[in-house]
Amino acid sequence: MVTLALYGHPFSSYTWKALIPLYASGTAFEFREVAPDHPQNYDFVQAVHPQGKFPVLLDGERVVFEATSIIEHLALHHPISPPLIPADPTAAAQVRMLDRVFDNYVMNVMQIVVDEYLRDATNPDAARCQKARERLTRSYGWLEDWLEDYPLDDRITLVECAAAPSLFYAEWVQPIATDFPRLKAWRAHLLSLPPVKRCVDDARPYRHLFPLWAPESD
Ligand SMILES: N[C@@H](CCC(=O)N[C@@H](CS)C(=O)NCC(=O)O)C(=O)O
Repeated sequence: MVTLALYGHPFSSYTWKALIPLYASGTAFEFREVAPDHPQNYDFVQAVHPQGKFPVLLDGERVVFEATSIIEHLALHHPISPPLIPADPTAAAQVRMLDRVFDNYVMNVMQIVVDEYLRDATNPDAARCQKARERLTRSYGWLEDWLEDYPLDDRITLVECAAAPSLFYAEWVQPIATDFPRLKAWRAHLLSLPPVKRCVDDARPYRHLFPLWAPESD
């Protein structure tokens, strides 16, 4: 009997954030796509989430939403090694801080531009888009410095779960300039990690949903 189910969509960045640790752990789970041809999944998400958003994890009877909280739940109840969140409280606080950086200053800023193009692809608010792109570039600069001391290995922690989807889509909105070589290399490294690659490949059939340019190289 399946006790673990993830509600989401293969093209959704926050769904990837929850899928990456599930794939990394090899934990058995059922993916329940939130799409018009699966109205029961849509209805479930609408019923349990305060804003009807996904991903939503169902673990037995327990409902967990917010991608970060799903990762916190997986770290406690379906642990992997190395852990998704370090055992050392000081290291854990740093990892959680980086998670906020990726959600608040990369993913959600990228989404401002995407939302403008979804609203009207022929007439997006140019000033709003420009400001969001400048904010992304500022975040890239901060991350470039931060990466000076961050190891480029095969670890998957809360940091990688947050970074991979946000940097994947941010590049499509504001390409990472050559001034940020560490960030460019890290994004490529993240996309090569098997759980991330699986998300990228599973999302390919949905690229037509993206309202801006998407590079073939990805
Ligand atoms: N802070 C939320 C963000 C969730 C979110 O924005 N999900 C998007 C998909 S990436 C969504 O549900 N969009 C559909 C909607 O808003 O109706 C999280 O971390 O889970």
